Amino acid sequence: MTDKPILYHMPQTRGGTTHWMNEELGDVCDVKLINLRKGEGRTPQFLKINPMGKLPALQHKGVTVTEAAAICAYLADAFPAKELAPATTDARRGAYYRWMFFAPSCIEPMMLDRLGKVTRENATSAGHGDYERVMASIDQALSSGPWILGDKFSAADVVMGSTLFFATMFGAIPKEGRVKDYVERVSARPAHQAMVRKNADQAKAMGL
Ligand SMILES: N[C@@H](CCC(=O)N[C@@H](CS)C(=O)NCC(=O)O)C(=O)O
Repeated sequence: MTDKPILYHMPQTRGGTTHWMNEELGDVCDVKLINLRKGEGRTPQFLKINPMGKLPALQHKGVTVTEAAAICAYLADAFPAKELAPATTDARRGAYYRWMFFAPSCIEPMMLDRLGKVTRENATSAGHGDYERVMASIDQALSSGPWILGDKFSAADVVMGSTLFFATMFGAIPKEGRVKDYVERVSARPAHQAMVRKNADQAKAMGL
């Protein structure tokens, strides 16, 4: 029995976020490929791991973690030597949580609204508000730079960076100003580039 986390992943999915996190940590996970196109996310075995039938998912020491941001936060704490999460006693922990949660709970639903041309009557009750509010918040998050916590790169950058990378790639938000600089900065990281290379090889091997 190994203590290595198992990361269930497929290239060209949100698994890329956690795969990048794994590379930032020095490739600490066993990456297990699941081919969603072949229905491998809907098998009884996989549905026991994640009843959502979705990737990514992680298993470690008998615990299952799903949700890309939660997996990144979990791995940062599980491998503290890499210092990708501020200590719980560090004042920056607040900002770390804030932007780590903001990406999936505000940027992503806003992005899906934009791409699906969904208009909401009431931005007050929609947890993610609206495009203008989310963009103003992103601008604030990126204002201190170069990273979300200032000088210190963290798992919050993996989550925010990945979300903004996809949001700009799909055209949900414009690639300009601070967003453009930030997306270029995260894409230049060796771990991000290693993830892109490995994902391309995995995609080829899976016939995607
Ligand atoms: N809230 C999840 C979303 C995961 C998700 O939607 N993954 C997609 C791939 S990008 C998936 O596995 N889809 C397969 C399905 O829904 O059957 C997260 O942030 O990790």
